[in-house]
Amino acid sequence: MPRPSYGERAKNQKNPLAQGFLELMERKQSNLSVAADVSSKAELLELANVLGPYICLFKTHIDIVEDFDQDLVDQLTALAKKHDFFIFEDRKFADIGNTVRLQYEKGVYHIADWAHITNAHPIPGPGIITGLASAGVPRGRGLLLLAEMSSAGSLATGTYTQSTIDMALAHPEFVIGFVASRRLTDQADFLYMSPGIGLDVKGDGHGQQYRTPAQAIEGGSDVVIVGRGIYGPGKDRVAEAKRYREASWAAYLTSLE
Ligand code: UP6
Repeated sequence: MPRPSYGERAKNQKNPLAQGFLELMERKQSNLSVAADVSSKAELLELANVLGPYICLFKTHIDIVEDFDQDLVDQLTALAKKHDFFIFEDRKFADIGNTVRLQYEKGVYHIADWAHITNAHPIPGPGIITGLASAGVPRGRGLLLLAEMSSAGSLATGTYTQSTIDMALAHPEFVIGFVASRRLTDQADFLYMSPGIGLDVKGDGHGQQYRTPAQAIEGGSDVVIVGRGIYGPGKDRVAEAKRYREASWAAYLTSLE
């Protein structure tokens, strides 16, 4: 059965952040996210500026940047506006609600002030959602739950994944979707974002497992997340970003037929 387009889904979305993101994907004709796993401010900003035109979402691990400062956040925010992408801080929160609220809002990074989207492991139970929501909802942010992981031997399977769906369904004001390898439920229109994507290799020697963009989109994924496949050693990152964007968008167009 053909799937509705991102634009059609945007019209029926009740969560404003998810709605804005689906509109952005449609407008920009991109369902590609780059996982910017680099450790300097200059490299991070360079990736955002050079790859910005091709992506819908810039995924950060802000705690690997060695020279983080507020100017990095200001410049990244300006690049997000200039190139029309959202920012996803891949923080993978995993503590009790009160602690994650503090980690999200305070400390060095003040993630809630600049990341449109962040994510959390469901392992502590629903309190992790309400804790994060207390800082995120007033700022218009969105949360993804890690329902599955791309790494070999992941424990996020079966009833764990099913319970994650139930937690998400109970918090539509904040949970916009999942990090997962595939579509998990038709009970609500969630966004599905899939890491572990590569066109050339199958793994990284540390448990990562790669599938192609087409495999992810065919399984019902919405956003394809690519890191080293774009900027790994010897890669032409702009050429690779174009290649992954084209492969991911073509797979999406096929899913509409
Ligand atoms: N990531 C995964 N798998 C998951 C969840 N998150 O790989 O299940 C994240 C990693 C990394 C990116 O933290 O930032 O996605 C994948 O990068 P890669 O394409 O270079 O392997």
